[in-house]
Amino acid sequence: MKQSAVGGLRVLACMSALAFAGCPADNAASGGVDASTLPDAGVVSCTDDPLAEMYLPDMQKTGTHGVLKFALVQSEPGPPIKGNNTWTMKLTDLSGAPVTDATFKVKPFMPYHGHGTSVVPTVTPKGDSYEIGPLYLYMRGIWQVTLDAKTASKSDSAVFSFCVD
Ligand SMILES: [Cu+2]
Repeated sequence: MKQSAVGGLRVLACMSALAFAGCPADNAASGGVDASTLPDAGVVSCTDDPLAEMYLPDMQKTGTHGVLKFALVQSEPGPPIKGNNTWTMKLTDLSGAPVTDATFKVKPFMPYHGHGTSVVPTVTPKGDSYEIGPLYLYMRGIWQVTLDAKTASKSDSAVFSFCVD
């Protein structure tokens, strides 16, 4: 009884933007709460945020080290939603040849909130692409997904940033 009253107050506090700093950093860590029941923490729509990239299937970018190209072939669902997402990625070298022997580190992060997620996505090679999931983007706002790819001879990384609304 007492417990639930406290929980209710906490949710109310988290819905106020001013109190946001006091909200739990990672709701996923504190008991696997369903994303649809989480408070939106006073987040205003981020669609016009300068960090928000427009999602398009097969969006491509060269890694920050300039040695590998990253293609987000598809996000399922697409554009990425609040909740679980699965990404299909293709990796090529600069000549366009598929790179199929990479290992990945994948890190979803909310830059304005300073937190990631406790759910570690699995990367599964599928022919000339990789399936990455679940990407558990559990809160509305800007998410930056950093992909660090490493092969025997090359390493590179790319960041895809989306407004999850
Ligand atoms: Cu957040």
